[in-house]
Parts: sequence; C-alpha cells; structure tokens
Amino acid sequence: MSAVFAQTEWTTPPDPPEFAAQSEPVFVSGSDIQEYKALPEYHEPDFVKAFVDAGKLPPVAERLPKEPLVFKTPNMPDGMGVYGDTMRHVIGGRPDGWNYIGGATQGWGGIDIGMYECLTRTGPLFQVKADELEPLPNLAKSWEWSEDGHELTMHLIEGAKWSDGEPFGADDVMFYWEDNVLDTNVAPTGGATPESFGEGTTLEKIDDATVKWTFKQAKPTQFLYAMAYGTFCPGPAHILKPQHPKYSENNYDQYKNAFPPEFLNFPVMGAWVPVEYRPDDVIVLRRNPYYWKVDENGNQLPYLNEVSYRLSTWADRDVQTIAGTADFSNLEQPENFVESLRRAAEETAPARLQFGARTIGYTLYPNLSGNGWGEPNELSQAVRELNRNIDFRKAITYAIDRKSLGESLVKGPFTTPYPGGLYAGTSFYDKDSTAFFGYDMDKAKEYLAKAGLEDTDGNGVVNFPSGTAGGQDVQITMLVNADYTTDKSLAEGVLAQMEALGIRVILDTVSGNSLAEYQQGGKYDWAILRNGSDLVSVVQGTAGLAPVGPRTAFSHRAGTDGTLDLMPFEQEMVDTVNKFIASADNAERADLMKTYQQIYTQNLYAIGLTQYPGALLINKRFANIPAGAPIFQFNWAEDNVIRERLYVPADKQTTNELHPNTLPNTPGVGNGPISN
Ligand code: BQZ
Repeated sequence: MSAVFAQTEWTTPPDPPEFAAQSEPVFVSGSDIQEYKALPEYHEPDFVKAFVDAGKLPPVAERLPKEPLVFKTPNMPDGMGVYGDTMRHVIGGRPDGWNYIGGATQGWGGIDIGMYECLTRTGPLFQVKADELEPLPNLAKSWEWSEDGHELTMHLIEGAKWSDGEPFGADDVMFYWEDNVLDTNVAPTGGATPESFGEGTTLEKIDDATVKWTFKQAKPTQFLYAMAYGTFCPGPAHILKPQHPKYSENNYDQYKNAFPPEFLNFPVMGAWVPVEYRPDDVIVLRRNPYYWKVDENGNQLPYLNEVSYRLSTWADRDVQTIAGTADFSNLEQPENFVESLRRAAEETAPARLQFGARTIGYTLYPNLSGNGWGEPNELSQAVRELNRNIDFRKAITYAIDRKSLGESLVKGPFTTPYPGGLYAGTSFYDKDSTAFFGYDMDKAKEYLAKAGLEDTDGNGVVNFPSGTAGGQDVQITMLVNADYTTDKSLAEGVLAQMEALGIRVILDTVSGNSLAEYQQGGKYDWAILRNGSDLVSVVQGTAGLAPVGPRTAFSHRAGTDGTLDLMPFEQEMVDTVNKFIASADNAERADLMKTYQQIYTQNLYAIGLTQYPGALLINKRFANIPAGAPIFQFNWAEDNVIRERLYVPADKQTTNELHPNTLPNTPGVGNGPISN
C-alpha cells in the first residue's frame, strides 16, 4: 500500500506572513572563502612572540602546517584584522567534560564548535552559490573520488598540531572512526552512528595524512556533509585512546567522563583552549598557539585572544547581549523578540540585531517504537500503540491550533503554522507536497473515536479500551526541554489543547545533559523538540530525516532486540532518504524530497507546531560579520560567522580579556597544563 494517499482531507499549508530577512548573503564559491597554501612569512601577537623569544614556544612557522588554511581577504567583509580583545558568550548549558567524541557535552552555545574542528565545514555554506554547494575543506584539505565512485581518498592537512603541540593526523581520524563511531557502546555527542555514513561504509588509513572511504553507493557526495560539525570531529587520540575501554581498565562511562571540566588545557584543533572553569560561573578559553589557519598576510588566527562562556541561562544570553555585558546571542526565543527589538533600536544600543529567515521550528514527536525502546511500562506501551495509529495522530494534529500557539509566543509577523517535515522557505520545500491538517476539534474528536477511545468514566478524559492498560485514562508523558522558555510555553499550550480534546498530558520537564539521555534513551511518550538542521537544509544531518539506522531518527530507534519495528510508511521514508543520499542528480533529489514531504506530512510521522525566524545579536565592536549570516541553517551562527576571522578594530578594543597575555599549555606560564 503506497504511503502517499490520494488527496482526501488535508489542505496545503497557509502561506507564511511576509517577513523579509534583514540582509542577504553575498553569494560566492567555496574557493572564494579559503585555500590551503604555504606563505613566505607568518606572524603572531606580540605577547605570543614573547613566549617564543623566551624559548617557551617554537617559532610560529614551526607551529603551523606545511600549507595552512588561508582565509581570502575579499571574502572578509572588513578585511584582515588586528589581534586583541575577547568575545563574551553566555550559555544555558553546563559542561560535563571535554571528551566530545566519547559523549561528553560542554554546555553548547558555540563552545564545542570553537574547540572541535571537523573533516569538512558547512556553517559558512549559507553564502555559497546553490549550484556549487559542497562542504568546505577543513581538516581534510582535499579529496578525490575513484573512477567507479565507490572510493573517496581524503588528504588531511599535513604537519598540523594539537594545541599541546602533539601532531594531528590519520591516527586521530581512525581512532574516532573505529573506537567511537563503530563501537556502539560509545554515543559521540554529535550523534554519529555507522549509518550516518551509509550502511557498510569502511574507512582506512593510507598514510599519516591520507584516509580512504569505501562506500556501497557510487559517489554519495551527501556524506561529505556528515563529515562536518557534529558527526566527524576527531578528538586527540594521544590522550583519549589510553582512556578507552579497549585499551584500559576503564568502563565506557569512565571513558566518557575521563576529562572533567576541571581538566584544563584539553588539547584541541580549534581556535581556543579551555584554561579556566568555575562551576556555574564561567569557562574561559585562550588562543591556541598551534592553530592551523592564517590570513593572507600570514597572521596566525584567531584575531581574538580569548573567548568566554558565562554559565547562566539561554534567556539571559539575549538580555546580556542586548545590554552590552555579553557579545553574542542567537535570538531564538520569541518571548524576547519585542524587548530585544525595542532595545536594539536605541541609538546607544551596544548590539546589532539582524533577523534571518524562518529556520527555527518546533515539532511534537510521538514515540513510534512498539518494541521496547526506552523500556516502556504498560501505560506507556499502550500509548505507543496509539502513537502508531494514524487515526490517533490525526486526532492530535486536528486538535492543535497552531496559530494561537504561535501567537502565545509572540504577536506579529514572526511565527507561522508548521505542519511538520521540511520548512517552508527552504530549498527542498514544496508547498504542494505538504499536507496540512488545520485546526478542527470536531474532526479531532471523530478521529479519537475512530482510534477506539471513549470517555467511559465521564471524567473528561478518554479511556483506553477495557482490554488495554486496564481501561484507564489516556495519560501521556511529554518530554520538554527545561532550559528554554519557548519549549515550556509550547508544552503548556499543547497540554491545554489536548485537555480540550480529552487527553491528559503530563509534562516531564528535564534540563541540560540529562535531557539528552531521556531523548536518546526513548524515555518518553511524546517529546517537544526544536528541530535540527536536517529539516532546514536536508543535506546536513540527513540521516536524521528517517530511521535509516537503529539510532539515527529522533523518535524511533531500535528496541531492546536491536531491531527497528518500522511501519510501512516509515519504510518508504527510509527508502526515499537512502535514494536521496545515493543520488547526485539534483532534479531527482528535489523529487525525492517532495515524496519525503508527502509521506511525512500525510502520515503525520510527527506533528509540526510552529516555525519562525531567529536574529543574530552581536556587539557592534566586532568586525568581519558576514552579511545575511543566519542563526541556524547548515549549522549555528557560532560556526556560520567564522569566529576565527572576527576582530575588534584597535580603536574599539576593550579590556574585557580575563587572562590577558596568557597562553594555554605553555608549561610554567599562562595557565599551564593541569593534569586530572
Ligand atoms: C546555539 C547552539 C550552539 C543542541 C543547543 C542546545 C542543546 C541541544 C542545541 C543555540 C544551543 C543554543 O542549542 O540554543 O542558539 O547557540 O547551542 O550549539 O539546545 O540542548 O542539544 O542540539 O544546538
């Protein structure tokens, strides 16, 4: 039975209210942004030169790879910069350790993006011409496909070093692949699983600067996106491997937590290294003296000597950046839009505010596993059987008044009802392929009855049929991220609207790092989630579009027996996504995404809620902010704006640096290495 029904009851979604992004990117080719080449001379900040002169650091030319990554000046909006100053972030997360590839998290908000570099890079792709879209080289500086397209040989930067001076190379790549991705006892924080790179894909070391992928499909260029941030950012094998259970007495938990936040100067390939951590207060990072990127004059990057992350709340990030006591925020919670707009409009406003396109969206995800993912009790198992019933999912979607949900967050032209699936206004979106079930409580109740649910005890909540869960009230546990006002507002709205339908929803509001365990562990009946880049860009995080593997989809993962109990329409989604990944034909890919959108929205794989734009908030003293940088597209703005190129002109520099003239790692100076 095809998963795409003939047109019956749904409509196409309402057109989003006019809301123009405030600035458009200048579209370029990837090669206009950067290249790799040796330069005749290199330079560094004076205070770093003093370390060299004191014999505490090798000369800068020896700290750089043979051919550093060179950012091209014409792509720098304000040209080559000067050294100095700091970027002060505020984040709502909290670090539980530095072992990112082992599953530890650092608190988000850009701290991981600035520490862990990946084989390719996609954040800046928002400015790359659509017909030339391909991930940028990064740790992998070039690659070529074999004749038959099944092999991809990747050339790593040569002679680059970790921030502790140890060499970077293929052994780091192979340790990540073999002992963190393929070892399913490890859950790397970026969410990589073997299926992220295609069923049956292998990777081998050719030499210290070369690795070779072998794919079952021919030339699946799609996987180059999976080799970017989140899913292929190798860690320092020289200190991680000895802690891995395969090479030590550690268990997997001890491996994940082997480098707590107190372990300073954790070796990174990123621009800044953690040198100070004060719980619930701040994390300070100083420039990496071995950073492998330069500008065209050979000035070693970053220009900013320091970045810091105040450990506060996400809402406070907006407030502090608008007030000028912080420097960067992704304005993503609509509750703060009006006040932020008002303050940013003032002549003396310290921060510039720039709205982008509607790339932030929320979805209600019914847990679709029927075979034990998350070890459900009897009631939860009964709910999951309901979740797997299209009549029940139709009852939910008809009962949701998306317009009033959006307006409960913010009035005005910002939010638009979101049916689920690919976002309106993005490149693979097709309105005619999108089924929208508009608010209709009568139809909702009709479908609830069709799903076999009646309020048999007259208490206003429908009951399971007598043979199921003892005929008790239908009570649904809904997982909510406690760290965002918006998530909680939407959850409260859904709870009220479900009450009107006759379903009791209990909110399970969970914060920070434990939320990920609930989400990945399937410990929920429904979950409210702010979507990832897969539904915005399609090409980034593609494996998350459907349960293509046992641990790739958000709301349907393998049960206790390791198998995925996919429903027929889900299997068709999986087949469509796999065909998309294997195709290099743009017309075919566009068609496949139309099919995907039809299957997703007609079968209500999940229930879209609302979609709206975010705004980039950055202190006005910073230069080199690319025009039209979205807060979220292929990645977050902390990657998109290319922070290692940002600078503060000399006449605007502040004394905000918390540890001026210090470096990480240099034994005996700066903060020096502190062992755990
Ligand atoms: C941006 C982002 C940078 C994670 C996180 C956080 C985690 C999720 C998501 C966002 C925060 C900010 O988002 O909200 O604006 O700075 O960090 O990584 O929501 O809980 O797990 O996926 O990126």
